[in-house]
Amino acid sequence: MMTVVAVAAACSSGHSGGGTARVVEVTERDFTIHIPARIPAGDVRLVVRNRGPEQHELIIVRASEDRLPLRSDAATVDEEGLEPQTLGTLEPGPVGSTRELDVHLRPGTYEVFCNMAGHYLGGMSATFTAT
Ligand SMILES: [Cu+2]
Repeated sequence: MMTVVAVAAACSSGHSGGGTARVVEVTERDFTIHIPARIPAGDVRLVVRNRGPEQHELIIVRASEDRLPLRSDAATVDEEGLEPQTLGTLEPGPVGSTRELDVHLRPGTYEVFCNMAGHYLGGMSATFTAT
């Protein structure tokens, strides 16, 4: 979480005059992720609330045509294999917490998911389109 804040601060000072990022509200709970289906392309700040009852991660990737690849444990997504298309990651956050993740969205389709064991398969993923 501290890393994300530091990156956000460095980013905003490094792009002075670029305007403020659009805030998009994301809600996580067992086992769903709510995110708007359409988000304007550009600089976006995802404000992620964890409504529990467990900790949840949030990983954002450019969507592929298929389901995301699973690790051999068959309980989690192969994050390493997705690195080339990964925009950002929030590590597991406590119940009730609100965290922020700044990303730059080019037009296209994206997928967000939680990679706690079993959560992705349990339904913790969602896709949206940046336009
Ligand atoms: Cu989760």
